[in-house]
Order: sequence, then C-alpha cells, then structure tokens
Amino acid sequence: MANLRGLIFDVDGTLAETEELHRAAFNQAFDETGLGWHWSRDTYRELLRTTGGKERIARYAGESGVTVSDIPALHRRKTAIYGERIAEGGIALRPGMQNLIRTARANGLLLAIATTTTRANVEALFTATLGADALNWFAAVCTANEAPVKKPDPQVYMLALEILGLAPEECLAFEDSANGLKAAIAAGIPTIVTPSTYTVGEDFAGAAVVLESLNMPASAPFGATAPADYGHLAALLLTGHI
Ligand code: XBP
Ligand code: MG
Repeated sequence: MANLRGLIFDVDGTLAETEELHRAAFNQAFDETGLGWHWSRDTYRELLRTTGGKERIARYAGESGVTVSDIPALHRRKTAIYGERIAEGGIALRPGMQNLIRTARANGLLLAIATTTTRANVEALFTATLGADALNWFAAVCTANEAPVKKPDPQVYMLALEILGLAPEECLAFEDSANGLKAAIAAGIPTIVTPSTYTVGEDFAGAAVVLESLNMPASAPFGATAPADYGHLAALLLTGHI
C-alpha cells in the first residue's frame, strides 16, 4: 500500500469488546422504564444487524408491536448507564490496539474515529483505557452525533476523510462487522477486519485482510523493513500486501 497517511478506527467491537456492556445498559434501561424487555445474547446478535441504539430500540419495538413514547429519552438513559459501567473499569482495548495507535501516532500517521455509537460513549471508553487526553490524538472523531446516517451508509467515513483531508486510498480502516466493512468500502477505504465476539462468521468479502486480532509491539516502525516478528499487521503493511 503506497502513501499510507491515516488510520480510521471503528469503536464498538474493534477498539474494544464493548457490546456486552451496551447490552447490559439497554437491559437496565428497559428495567428502569418498566418495559419488561430483556435482550439475550442471541437476540442481541440478531439486533446488532441494525446499527445504532435508537434504531435498534425502534426496530425491536416495531417487531414487538409496542409503542415506545420517547425513544430518545430511553436511549439517553441507556447512554448514561453505559458511561457509568465503562467508568467502573474492566474494559481494555483489544490486543495490539494500544500499540497500533501509539506507534501510528509516533510515526506521524493521522488518526480518526468513525463510529455509529454516541460520542459520550467514545469519550467514556477513551477515558477508561488510553486516558482522557487520548481523544485529542485523533484529528477526526466522527460519531452518531456528527454523522446520524448509520453504517452501512458511508456517511461517517466520508466525514472522517473530509476532516482528515485525505483520499480514501491514503487511509486504512479498522472494522469488526460486515456493516462497518460495507460502510468503509463504500467510502473507498481499504479495510482490515478483526471480527469480534458478536461478528465472527459474518461475510467480510471485500476486506483487505481479516485478522483474528492485531498484535504489534510498540516499536514496530512504519516505513521501515519489518522483521518477521513485528506481527501480522506491520508485516502485511510493510511488505506491500495491503
Ligand atoms: C456499534 C453500534 C452501536 C452500539 C450502541 O457501532 O451499532 O450502535 O451498539 O451504541 P460501531 P449507541 O461498531 O460503529 O462503533 O446506543 O450509542 O447507538
Ligand atoms: Mg463495530
């Protein structure tokens, strides 16, 4: 891959395995509001095909024949619960992610976030993992707040490219889901997929590469020759396979 200048990251499932916390937050919000809904893992796996929490609630309400009077308020409560649970700790970035972000930054690559989740959730995750300041390392932080049309629509990726001022072929996207991959591909961005617990087995046709995880030591230099033990990603990047 020539002229790599930017890395664009999805959040849920890619930076961290957050979906079980999202599911717990949805369920607690449903309890508190007396809806009596409980989303099991199997139900949630199916519901994840609908990206965005508000959209997911609306779909489930529709399929259940229930009218929810104020979905935005219910979703705000879910977001508050999620933030509290993230702040409790216990969530780490996926293997290799910290090193990739730090190494890319040290080597002058631009960083961006392109996610369908709510901005407050991204801030909570960064504060609990890389530190509150780390979001400032990202030249573009594009979330549901800035790009309301959710993946697989490419809106959020197009916005990230616009803010970065880069062409899609100068970037790599990191995704965990088929919907996310479709969005990145539609924006023209080569995409590395690391499937997450909820997305294993989805169709990742069109990905530049599918890796079980990223696993790269902090010392791996972009732009230099990669010793074999620098890990999958660095090796693929530096040997021109992606
Ligand atoms: C994953 C999602 C999100 C979360 C819930 O987004 O679909 O909707 O499940 O977040 P991504 P909200 O992988 O693009 O980060 O409730 O804030 O919508
Ligand atoms: Mg994701």
